[in-house]
Amino acid sequence: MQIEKPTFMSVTRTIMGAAVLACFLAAPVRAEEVKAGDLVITQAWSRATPGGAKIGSGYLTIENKGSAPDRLVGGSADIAGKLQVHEMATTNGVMTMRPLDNGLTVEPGKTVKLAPGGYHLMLFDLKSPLKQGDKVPVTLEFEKAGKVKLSLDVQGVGAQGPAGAGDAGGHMDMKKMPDGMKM
Ligand SMILES: [Cu+2]
Repeated sequence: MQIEKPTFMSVTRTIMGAAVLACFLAAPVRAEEVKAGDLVITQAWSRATPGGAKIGSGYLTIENKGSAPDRLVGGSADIAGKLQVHEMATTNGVMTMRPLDNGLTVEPGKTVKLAPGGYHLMLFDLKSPLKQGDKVPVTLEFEKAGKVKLSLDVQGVGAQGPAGAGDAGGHMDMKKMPDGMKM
């Protein structure tokens, strides 16, 4: 009598099935990926705003898979009166930030990360506070890719990165900004 072995095909199908299932299971915890022309935007997130704070921030990763540079020039959000692209830098030991009047260039083949302590989106005149767990829709405007809609995953007040990404490398905190920067 012969013992029936599983056929190669049935084993393959089981492995494939498990892989597909794993993808579905992994999907909800993976950061949203937004494609716009040659750009791929991932890890769009924000921080909860404490109390009656009227400004919020936004962070994301932009990869340019094309052969020409593009520029993030601005954007808008329903929740905010105004959205700007900012740069944060330490000058003579004082942390300052300023709007990037000429936008933020993403060179071809390069990835630019907006993260705490560096480039960021600034949301002014918040109409309601950003709460942990919220998804805040924003529209970004690129010189070539045009308008791109995505949503910011709101993390806790002191978060340094999107959920599950570990330490994003930023060690500066909005709470440590000079009082003059708060609005
Ligand atoms: Cu700012």
